[in-house]
Order: sequence, then structure tokens, then C-alpha cells
Amino acid sequence: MLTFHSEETKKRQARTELYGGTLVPPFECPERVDIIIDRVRQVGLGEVRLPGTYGLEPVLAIHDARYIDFLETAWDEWVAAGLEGEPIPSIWPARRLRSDVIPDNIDGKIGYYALAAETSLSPGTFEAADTSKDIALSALDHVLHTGEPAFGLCRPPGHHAAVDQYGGYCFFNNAAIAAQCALNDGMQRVAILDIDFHHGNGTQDIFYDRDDVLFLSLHGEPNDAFPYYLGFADETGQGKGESFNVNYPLPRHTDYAAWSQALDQAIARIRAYRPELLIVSLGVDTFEKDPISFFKLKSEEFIDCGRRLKQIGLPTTFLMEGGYAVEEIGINTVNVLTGFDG
Ligand code: SP5
Ligand code: ZN
Repeated sequence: MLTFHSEETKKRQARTELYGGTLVPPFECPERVDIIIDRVRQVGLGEVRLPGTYGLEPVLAIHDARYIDFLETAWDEWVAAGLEGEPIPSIWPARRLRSDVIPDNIDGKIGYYALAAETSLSPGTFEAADTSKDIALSALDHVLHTGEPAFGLCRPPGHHAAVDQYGGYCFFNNAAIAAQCALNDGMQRVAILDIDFHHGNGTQDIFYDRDDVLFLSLHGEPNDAFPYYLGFADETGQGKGESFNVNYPLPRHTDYAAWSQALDQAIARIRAYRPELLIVSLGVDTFEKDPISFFKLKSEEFIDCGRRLKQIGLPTTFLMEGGYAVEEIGINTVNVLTGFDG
């Protein structure tokens, strides 16, 4: 299987993450891609290619134009305001405040566009997110042109990013951008299967009222896991999108036996939908040693996951999302891909 990768993704190098009331080095760090690419080469997964450049038009098909502008200029505005740390939101348009006004003040704007406080902005974040989207679209292009699978080693990840919000380490929703491009290319039905430990709130929200994208997510139950306020089983879509959103929230300590049962249910739902393309939001933070998650998947079990995905028999684009057990992230990610390649 082909891998798309770029060193440009390392332009996002934030210093801080608000975690447990202290600022720690971010879990979503540039070393993640080094370790994955080393493993791709070590096992001979296939050729590693640089992405093409697709510009901002495919981003504008998903995200709000002012949100994109904000991400491009936020760091400079922060510095121009004389602020010294990294941009972290300190107030939001929470309940009982107005959410229809966008302040001019950078502090106010950050709260407007952020959905969580753990994702500090930093210089180079916009450039990295732009490249991450190029990686996703390059992987998609390869799948569309050859029918062969491809792996987009996206960083930063995308599935928490909504139309006009960043957070959960995500800025542009790579999977949503890719799905929309496939539809614009003439496809009728695309399935996005999100197997990251966290619920893909951004992707769900973007396609919630549509029937041309089936979104399915296996994740830690929102009562107990980030992003807390979305991802419950009763969220099934609305309007035309009714029944085209499927959540599989799973409890603390879920092991592969239970997880793969939910995966099989998701696979059955995908088959019934008869999509022309499968996009896998591939997070490996389901791993037993992940530092911020609570499932119990073992390294060798990711191979079986890849095998099951292959059984669906669809053209498949894998896009990297989370995974923070950095030492094992290469093994776990590439295990899914080698399991798929068979
Ligand atoms: C793409 C992705 O995986 N984003 C995840 C963002 C999660 N950020 C918030 C993590 C908060 C974790 N709190 C865990 C407490 C563990 N003791
Ligand atoms: Zn995650």
C-alpha cells in the first residue's frame, strides 16, 4: 500500500497542552509521524510519496471562510497583542452568552473558534494543517485513480474539527474534505468509519443532515471520554441524514473481543449502504497503553482489525487521526495496514 507523507507536517510544534491543570508537552507531537514512517519502511509496506498541493478550495467546501482566515492569522494577531504564551482559550460563547457575535479581540476570537482548551495554537499550525489536508487528498486521488488502497499519514489529525471550530488537536477535517472531494468527483455514496478512540464529533456534525455520507464511529462513551458532549448512540442523523449516522459508544476497559463486535456491526451497516468508497479515520489510541485513553487493544489485534476492513471489499483510504503511545504508534498503525494488505 502507498503512503503519503511530508516533513511539512512538523511545522506544527506547539509547546503546551493544558492537561490536568498543568501545561505539559503536547501528546500530539511531531515524533509520531517519524515513528510511523520508520515502521512503514521497516516492514516494506510500500512506496512513500510526497503529497500534491490542492490549495484552499477543498477546505472551503467544508469549513467556514472566516474560520480559515482566523487559523491563518491567529498566531500573528496574538503576538501583535503582546501576549507571550501560546494561544489557549479562556472564555467561550457558552450557554447564556451570545454565540452570534465574533469579537475583534484575539482573546475573544480564540474562544469563538475553539471547542476545547487543550489545543494550543502555535506558529506553523496553519501550514501543517494545510499540508495534512494535501496528504489526505493525495491518498484519496490515488485510491480514486487506481482502486488500490492508500494511507495518508495526516498530521495534525482532523476528526474533531467542525465547520468553524478547532480542538482535540484538529484544525481541518481531513476525512470530511476527502469525502466531499470524492462526491464532487462523481461518487454518490461515501462511508467514513472512524476507529479513533475518541468520537469524531466534527465529521458527524458536518454530515449530520446528509445521506450521501454514512458516518460510523467506535469510541469511548461520551459520559466518560472526550469530547463528552457528542457521540451518544441516539445521535442517528436528522432530516435526509436520518439513519446515516451511527455511533458505537463503548465503556472503559473495552477489549478487542468487545470492540471487534462493534466493528463487525459497523461493517454490516457499511455493506448495507453500498458505498463506492471507504474512508477510515485511523486512530490507534484504542491501544492498551495509550496515555490518554481507556480501551485495551493489543498491538497484534490491530492486524486483525485491518483484515476485517479488507473483507468489506471497497476502495479504501486510510487517514491518520490519533494515537499517543508514541513508542508503539508505528507498530500499531502499520499493523492495521499490513492486516489490510494481507
Ligand atoms: C485526534 C485525537 O485523538 N484527539 C484527542 C484529543 C483529546 N484531548 C483531550 C484529552 C483529555 C484526556 N483526559 C484524560 C484523563 C486521563 N487520566
Ligand atoms: Zn483520538
